[in-house]
Amino acid sequence: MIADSTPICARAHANIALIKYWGKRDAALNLPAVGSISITLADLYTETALTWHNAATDTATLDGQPVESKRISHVMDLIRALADTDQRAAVTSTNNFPTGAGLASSASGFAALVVSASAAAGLELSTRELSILARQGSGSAARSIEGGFVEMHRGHRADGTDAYAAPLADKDSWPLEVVVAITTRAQKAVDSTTGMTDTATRSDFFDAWVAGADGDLDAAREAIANRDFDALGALSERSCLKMHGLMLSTGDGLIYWSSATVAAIHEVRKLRAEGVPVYFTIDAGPQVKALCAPGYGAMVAERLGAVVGVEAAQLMGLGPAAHVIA
Ligand code: 2P0
Repeated sequence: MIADSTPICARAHANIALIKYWGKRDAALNLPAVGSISITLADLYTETALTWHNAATDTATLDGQPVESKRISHVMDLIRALADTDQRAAVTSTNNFPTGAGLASSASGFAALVVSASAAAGLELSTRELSILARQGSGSAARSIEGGFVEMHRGHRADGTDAYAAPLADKDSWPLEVVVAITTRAQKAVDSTTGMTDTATRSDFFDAWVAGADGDLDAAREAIANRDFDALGALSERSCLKMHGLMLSTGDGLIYWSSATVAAIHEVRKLRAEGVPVYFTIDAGPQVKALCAPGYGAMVAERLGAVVGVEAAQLMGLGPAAHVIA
């Protein structure tokens, strides 16, 4: 039994993939079919407070509402095994942004959970170990353990010990700006896990997607090393469009975009034609994220905020690694 039940609170920031993760090589261990490269965001985060309690089960709330989650219990079981305890936990989380709407809430959520739970259990884990734990809650969460520019390795081992995220570049070494254009705050109809599983089993294009991933990762890594904004932006847009092409090509056609998503895409391309260094990316939802060279975010936010159907355009920089805050 862990005697000390003082709450431990951690904050983890959401991330957006520039080179996308979509598809799994092992569902049980949640191993990705492809690697990915992301940036961690400054202004979107989850805070999670965890205390041990004497109840028979783990309990969790998100933004004040109770949540039932097998994934939370699964991650807690992994941490209990490492800490050699069977004590259950009370988990209290808040997101400072809409949940389940394509803004990577599972990424920041599971990263905050493993950082708070491992600290509360007295475990001193490396960021690689934390990343491997977070991955088993949500694949994208592995990346939110780190700040700045991050690469998630797909790994090749069956046990998943080589499927973890590692930093590529510090957030301050290349202060890119991101505009998040919110087109709806509603939860998406098809969650990412279901969407990925459908795509892998039902799209004719899935093998081509997997075959192209390593080349995209190599090129993006080089663009980051060279601080080549246009190269990184073009690769990001292309990876996003390839992923959405894959989604569209499933049996039923998985369409995450709304009309405002398409309007925002065209506005980004119009801005670029006017000479503004900006590229878009879109995750499993209708929100558009615009990647801007340093100094251009404010004007991109103004233009995207004026697009019909865009509810808000929020400008932010790159964010730090997940960390304990109290
Ligand atoms: C990504 N997405 O690379 C991609 C792009 C969404 C689109 O990772 O099944 O919630 O929990 O591993 O992490 C969202 O997927 O999926 C995601 P699981 P997750 O950011």
